[in-house]
Amino acid sequence: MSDVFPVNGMDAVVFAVGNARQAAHYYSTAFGMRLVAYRGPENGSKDEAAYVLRSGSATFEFRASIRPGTELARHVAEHGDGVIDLAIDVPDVEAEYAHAVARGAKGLVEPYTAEDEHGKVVLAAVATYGQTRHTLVDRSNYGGPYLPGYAAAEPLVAPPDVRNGRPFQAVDHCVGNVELGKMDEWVEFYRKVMGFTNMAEFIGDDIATEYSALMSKVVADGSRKVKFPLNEPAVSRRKSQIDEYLEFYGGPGVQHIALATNDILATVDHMRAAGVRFLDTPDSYYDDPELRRRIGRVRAPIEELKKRGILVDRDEDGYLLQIFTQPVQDRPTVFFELIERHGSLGFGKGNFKALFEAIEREQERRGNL
Ligand code: TYF
Ligand code: FE
Repeated sequence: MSDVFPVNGMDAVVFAVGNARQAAHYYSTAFGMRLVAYRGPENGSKDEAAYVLRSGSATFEFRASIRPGTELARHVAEHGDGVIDLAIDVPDVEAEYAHAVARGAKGLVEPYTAEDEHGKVVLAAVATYGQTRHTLVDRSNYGGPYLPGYAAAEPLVAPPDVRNGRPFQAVDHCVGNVELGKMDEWVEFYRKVMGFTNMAEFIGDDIATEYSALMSKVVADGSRKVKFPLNEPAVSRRKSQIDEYLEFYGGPGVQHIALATNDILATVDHMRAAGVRFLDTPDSYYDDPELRRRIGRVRAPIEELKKRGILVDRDEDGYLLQIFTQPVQDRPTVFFELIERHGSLGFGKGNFKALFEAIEREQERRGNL
């Protein structure tokens, strides 16, 4: 299957926002990203302003309508700030789009070539859950800052004081929330359309009923460069965190983006100092002798992790460090994860209980539990 739908990795995560200029500022200062490209009325974009920011290979684009009545304005009015596109870098847009549509994907944009003095980019788009899409991008013949129509832009602020001035290196995974009973349909969608397979890690109804109030499966391409966990609410005593998302987002959509960092301590320190709020982890998590035994030795003293609320998980392949932000907009919808992997290919299964309890404490504070 990987032969018919090869992927090179994530291309960009595209956000629809109410005010892209301010979003660009937040992701520059708080997330330490670098502004690289811009499109707006000054260079021929009559209806929209868009800012493209980078950290390592992670590219985020923030798009805002500058007029009433556009599709983008309606999207933001309905859903609030959120992710509209998980763009995937692929080697053969035309063939892969044709394959996806033949296998049942809804085509949104037929393959086309965009061109300027920097070269050519081939693009097409298919629909996924909710109002979200996957643009397929082949930029192998392009040397410009982002896409034709975008002008190079200078960073808004000085680089953060972290290794290489780069607080994270890549998008690790992108998680979608879908409606009750739909998770397996979307797993099947990614299998059929893109040839993605189920990774071992999942949250079944055994864990779901005990504490998580959600079920989750992970699909990934054969090379595991693109990983998409999918959550659905589980029927439980209390309102699932996934139901809260679906209610406030107004349907299925992207729940969290995990960012791979090689120095999670420095990244968290930078982001916290800049005002980003993280979920808190109770001291009891670190003082649990069972956990201490299970995680063994990691690259930083447990005290340093405890100070910052960073979680640890270990499996047969190695370990990972991870932490989750609070939602980054007024609605309890999109949030981020920072993840530092040391061999582990998992998603922090051992932390699900502590994590979901922390999420539920926040849900309760919002009056949505
Ligand atoms: O991506 C994951 O699977 C982990 C765990 O609502 C997770 O980050 C799963 C569901 C959720 C929050 C985190
Ligand atoms: Fe995650």
